[in-house]
Amino acid sequence: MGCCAVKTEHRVILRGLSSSGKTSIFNQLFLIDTAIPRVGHNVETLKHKRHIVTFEDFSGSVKARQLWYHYYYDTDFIIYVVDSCETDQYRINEAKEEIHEISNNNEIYNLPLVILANKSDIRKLSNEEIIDLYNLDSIGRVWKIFNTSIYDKESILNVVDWICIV
Ligand SMILES: Nc1nc2c(ncn2[C@@H]2O[C@H](COP(=O)(O)OP(=O)(O)OP(=O)(O)O)[C@@H](O)[C@H]2O)c(=O)[nH]1
Ligand SMILES: [Mg+2]
Repeated sequence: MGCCAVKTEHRVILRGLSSSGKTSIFNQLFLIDTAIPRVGHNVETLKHKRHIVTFEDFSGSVKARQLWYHYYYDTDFIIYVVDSCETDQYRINEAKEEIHEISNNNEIYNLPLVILANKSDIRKLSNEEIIDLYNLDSIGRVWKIFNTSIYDKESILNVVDWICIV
C-alpha cells in the first residue's frame, strides 16, 4: 500500500456476552431472516460506500482464549457488544473483564475497540454510566462507544461509517 492509499477492506469481529445482541445486529445488517436460527460462527461481507466490510459473529459462549488468538489474526476492528440493560453484577463484571482482557492483549494492541451499548431502545443507562460501569476510561488504546438498537438500523450503520473512515 502506498503512503496515501486509503484502506477500503476491513475485517471486524463481534464479541460480547451471550444475549448482548451480536447475532441480532449481524442479522439486521445483512437482512437475514431471523426465522432461520444461526448459531456458532457467522461470516458475511457488506459493501458500504465503496468499502468492503467483513463481519464475523461468534456465539458469546465461545470462550477459549487460544481460539481467539487465532481469530484475531488479520482483524482490523473488534466490536464488543454490551447489553445496556444488564443489571446482573456478575454479568457486568464478566463483560468488564473481557473488555479489559481484549484491551490489554499485546497481540492486538493496534486494533481499535468499538463498544456498542446495545438495546438502546430499552436501555436504562447513559453513556457516561456505561463508561463508568465498564471502566472504559482506562482503556489504553483507540476506542469509541456507540448506542445501538436492532430496531434502528441507522444506529448500526453509524458504526459501519466510523469503521470506514478511521
Ligand atoms: N430490545 C432489544 N432487544 C435486542 C436488541 N438486540 C438484541 N436483542 C434481543 O436480545 C436477545 C439476544 O440477542 P442475540 O442477538 O441472540 O444475542 P447474541 O449476542 O448473539 O448471543 P449469543 O449468540 O448467545 O452469544 C434476542 O432476544 C434479541 O431479540 C436490541 O437492540 N433491542
Ligand atoms: Mg449469537
